[in-house]
Amino acid sequence: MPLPLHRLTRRLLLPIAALAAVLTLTAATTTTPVYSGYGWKAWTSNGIYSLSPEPYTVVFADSTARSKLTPYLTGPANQVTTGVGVPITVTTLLDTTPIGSCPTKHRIVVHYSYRPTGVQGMSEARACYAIADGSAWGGHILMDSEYWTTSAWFSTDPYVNDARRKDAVSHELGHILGLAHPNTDLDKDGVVENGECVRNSTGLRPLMCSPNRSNPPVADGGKFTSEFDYLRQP
Ligand SMILES: [Ca+2]
Ligand SMILES: [Zn+2]
Repeated sequence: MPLPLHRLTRRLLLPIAALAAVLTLTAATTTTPVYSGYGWKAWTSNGIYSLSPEPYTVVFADSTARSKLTPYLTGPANQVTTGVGVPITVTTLLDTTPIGSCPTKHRIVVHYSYRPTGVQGMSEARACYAIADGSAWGGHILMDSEYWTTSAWFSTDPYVNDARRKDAVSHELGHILGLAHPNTDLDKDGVVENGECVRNSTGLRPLMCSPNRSNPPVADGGKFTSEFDYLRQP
């Protein structure tokens, strides 16, 4: 069977219209704020300048999302909790906030849905931000169910296939936590290309590299690259 094409990215979505006006006011209050660096970039184009130091909770849109996706979220949630010091707790709660609305503060609602953007293989992060300080508010993660329902979606090797699913889920979580794609024009040809991202000393690209970071070792599947993928607190 031929492998299906896949494309994995977040689609830029306009935040709730009422939230759009104030975002430029927030950045100037701290001393020399830095919103991007080697291999990382805050999602300032979507109004997010920092991670809040307060805890976040992961909840689910329905019981299918909960059973399918909980195993993919606990690892990266724990990694941010210990690596950044901001608690991210994966709960068993269900939350029916519509995808067009921001959930309760610091909630991340995870959905398991077929082609949420209408495009084959594309998942989506709908991130909200706090007007007061430009910190990540939470939002919705819409994982394309095709990664699970179509066999060998990413790879015929089941271990590689699952590692890529883990990367896909963590990537969207990274968006909700305020990270943008850090792709950069390394070869100076004037174009920022897919996969054009710096590497750390062991050759790993940022997990936030778009559309993905290619094929890291299976053991690194779903793990944020700590040099790159942690958004700083204010
Ligand atoms: Ca280039
Ligand atoms: Zn992305």
